[in-house]
Amino acid sequence: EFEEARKWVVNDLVFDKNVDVNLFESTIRILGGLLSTYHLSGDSLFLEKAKDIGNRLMPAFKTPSKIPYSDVNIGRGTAHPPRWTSDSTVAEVTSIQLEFRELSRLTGDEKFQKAVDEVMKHVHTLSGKNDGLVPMFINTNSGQFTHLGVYTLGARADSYYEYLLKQWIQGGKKENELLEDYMRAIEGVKKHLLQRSQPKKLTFVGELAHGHFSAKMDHLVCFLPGTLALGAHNGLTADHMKLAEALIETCYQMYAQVETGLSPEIVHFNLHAQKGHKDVEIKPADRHNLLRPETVESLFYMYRFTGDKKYQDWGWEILQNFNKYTRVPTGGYTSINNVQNPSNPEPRDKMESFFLGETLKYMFLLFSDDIDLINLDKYVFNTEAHPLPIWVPA
Ligand code: DMJ
Repeated sequence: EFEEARKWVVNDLVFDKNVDVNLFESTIRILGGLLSTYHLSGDSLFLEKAKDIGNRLMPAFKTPSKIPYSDVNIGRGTAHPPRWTSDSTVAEVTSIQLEFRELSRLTGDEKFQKAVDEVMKHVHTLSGKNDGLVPMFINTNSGQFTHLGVYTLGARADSYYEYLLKQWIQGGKKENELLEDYMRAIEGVKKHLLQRSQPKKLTFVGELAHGHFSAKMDHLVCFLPGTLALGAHNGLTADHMKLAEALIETCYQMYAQVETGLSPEIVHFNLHAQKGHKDVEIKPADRHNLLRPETVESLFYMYRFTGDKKYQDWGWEILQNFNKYTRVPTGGYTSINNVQNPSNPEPRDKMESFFLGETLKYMFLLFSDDIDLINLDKYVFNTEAHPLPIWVPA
């Protein structure tokens, strides 16, 4: 299968195309995937392709503030923000660093690393944060945060926090500003976003909008227990591990308390006990499941670091439910519209690439006891589950 895929890369993976792509998605999926494949196979073909796409994405950084635009035309070498705004998403501009830094290290060409390091340095000094928590948008002209006052660990901010820790690990734990920003942010989460639900007293991460707390949590936030556990494994405070243990239980309950045993895209937690109510409430617009990886990803980290078999059991349960409700008899899996209806979950006929790239890969790793199957002291996973080497392994 690998040889077949390699042939496709040789013959059909051509980037000289007049097409607009999203900088972040192309970096984490295509550039990250190629770099990772280069490391795992040693085949220079993949590095050549990585260089090609890396160069084609660089025009995104030609902005007045050097905060990249969201979209690049990889054939024409032009870049622009989305049609309706000159803002970029904070998570997007701060979650391309692992890949571009690695590309510089491998090619000896500093320009990739310089461009992404500059973004991090700029964001480090920026005002508008709330105890280390960042807003969701940043303007490509002024370089300032916009839509101030809204803080989430979910969509549009999530992987900012993940990449602070992972860049610090990638670079051999020397870049103190990254660690400072990460530690401050986790304190910010504890101070502003953590609450406990009723009746099970599950610890969850909500959102803050102009001083008002909302008990809303995206499934995307479930990357956090895994990231906290990874930090604790790398010598950060044991408190982070305690929080990881509480949060992964919550993420599991986001599956277990639902009729199909699959999590919706977004849940709201009950803050007050009411007879007959569970912790997790689901709004009609939020009851789809896109085969997302975050909970399984965190289960993998938790199992690797604790050896507690309950994490494997929870992952196995989730896999059975993916098989039951999302598997397509003629091949593949699909997103579904309604996790609350076991008799008709409403298949969408769409399988996101992260189901293969992340969800199944993390399942595979979760069910293995071999710590050398991607040793976490030698590799760091990018946010699309592509392992990249740690520059100075422990
Ligand atoms: C993936 O593309 C990445 O994990 C990203 O950081 C968040 N969204 C999807 C998976 O849910």
